[in-house]
Amino acid sequence: MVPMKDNKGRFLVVSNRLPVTMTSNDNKWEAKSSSGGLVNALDPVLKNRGGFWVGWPGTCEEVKMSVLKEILGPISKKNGYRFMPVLLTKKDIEEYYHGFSNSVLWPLFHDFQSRCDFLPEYWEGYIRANEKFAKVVHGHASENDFIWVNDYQLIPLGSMLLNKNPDLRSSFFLHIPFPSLDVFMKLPWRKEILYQLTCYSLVCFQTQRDRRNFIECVRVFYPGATVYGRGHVIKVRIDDRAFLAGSMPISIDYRRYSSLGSSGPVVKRAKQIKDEIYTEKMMIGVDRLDYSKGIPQKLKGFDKCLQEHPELREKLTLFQLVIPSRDTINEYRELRNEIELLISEINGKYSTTRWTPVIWRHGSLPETELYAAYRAADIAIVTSLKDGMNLVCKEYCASKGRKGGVLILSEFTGAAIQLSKGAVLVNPYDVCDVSESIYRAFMMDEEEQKARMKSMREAIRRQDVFWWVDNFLRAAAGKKLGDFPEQDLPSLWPGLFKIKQKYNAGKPS
Ligand code: GDG
Repeated sequence: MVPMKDNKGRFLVVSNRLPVTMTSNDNKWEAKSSSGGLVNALDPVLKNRGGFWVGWPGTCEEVKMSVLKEILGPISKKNGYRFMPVLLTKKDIEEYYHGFSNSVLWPLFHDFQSRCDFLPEYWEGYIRANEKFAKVVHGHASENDFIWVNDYQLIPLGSMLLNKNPDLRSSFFLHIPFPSLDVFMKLPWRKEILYQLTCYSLVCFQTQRDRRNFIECVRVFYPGATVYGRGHVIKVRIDDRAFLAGSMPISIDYRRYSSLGSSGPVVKRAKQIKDEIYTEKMMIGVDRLDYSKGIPQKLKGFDKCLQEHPELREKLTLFQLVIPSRDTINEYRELRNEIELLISEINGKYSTTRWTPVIWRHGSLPETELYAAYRAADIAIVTSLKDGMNLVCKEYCASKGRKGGVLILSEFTGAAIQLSKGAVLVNPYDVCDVSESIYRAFMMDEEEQKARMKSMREAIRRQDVFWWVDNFLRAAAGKKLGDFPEQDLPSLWPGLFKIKQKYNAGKPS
């Protein structure tokens, strides 16, 4: 552990991935920013506060420290916080990331038990990789720092840090849902995972429902556990240990996104998109390529809607953005094929010389282009089969300014609880419900649209990402974001070389 003189405490965020991905082309390295809910939520929080972000830089190839410094240094400086890479081997990524994280915890926690692959070597890889994260964090953190561990890939980290130094307390936020007891019971390492969660000072969930599920599991595995309090944060005692359990919905930087949505270039581009789309109305879908996002269910619902309501043909176009994700995994490639097939079936059935019902793109858009597309869209549709929160729906509402627009939102997203008054809620498993919700959204008058949008915008504005982080910090450490002021950063890289030797053990093979 690095002793820190006069250290009043810094922000130390840990997540599986750094907010950038290192890629090499002909031995030339570059870093691309990664998009995704977690990065988009945490980046504005950390920005310019001089803390650390610890994570995997997205490559298993050997990268020289001098190259890392050269590439990550200027980005760290621009972002106002340091990037601390954790180097992982191919075997680590195979077993820890593709294996335990994405073939065990991700499907199980999203209620897709039949997609789980409970291989013992995945568990071993998960523990091994978490130890590597623990080494890096331990090498940099001081007892005054606020260590914030994020998501299902890193559940064991808190207990590992405590083993290294009992004063190194950390807090944890789970971005994905926590399953009900009967689903959780299927996990062969259920005791270990539950124990590891109870080692954090604060373990926090997106919704009260997730926390309820967690508490139910705690009561079964620790029959003597006592739970005190109500509201966002409650206290749990197990024998002589106590910890907090919270439920706080993550959100977006509302002000930034609403002013971006109303900015000149975005408004101008939104008009162009509307002209290009040509139809009276445009409906947008933005999802990572993942079976939990319910993209086939959305397409089937749209197909049914065009079949049942032919008057919508040539009047409504679906613009579906699919962000590539985990594309080395077979299942994800199959999903992409299924989506392509469904889209070509719809387009084959209904296209005319003037109209293509579904326009889709497999790739990411620059931020202004994404917001222009949100702004241009009369309807946004989210049909996740299960989703921790879903930030896309919040971004859509923020981008619309005072304009109308209709949000069709799956009941099974965390966001549905906050946005239930304004959104058209839908059961994505019910193709008729999806179809009728699209029709209803298309027909909704301007006045109703504006009233619904207003209530959703208000809810998002009141509980934006800074509310989320303030509440998290208050619960975990009795602090607020203002206690970590924005600052001028001197040199962002002196610490990196100190960890060079520590990395040797975890050098990629
Ligand atoms: C996980 C949980 C939870 C998408 N396409 C582009 C782009 N994006 C950005 C969106 C949004 C993010 O990606 C997606 O966030 P979601 O929340 O919808 O989903 P996950 O990535 O699955 O996130 C989720 C979240 O963590 C946070 O806790 O809400 O439930 O699954 O921010 O804007 N950004 C850009 N171009 C794109 O093409 N620039």
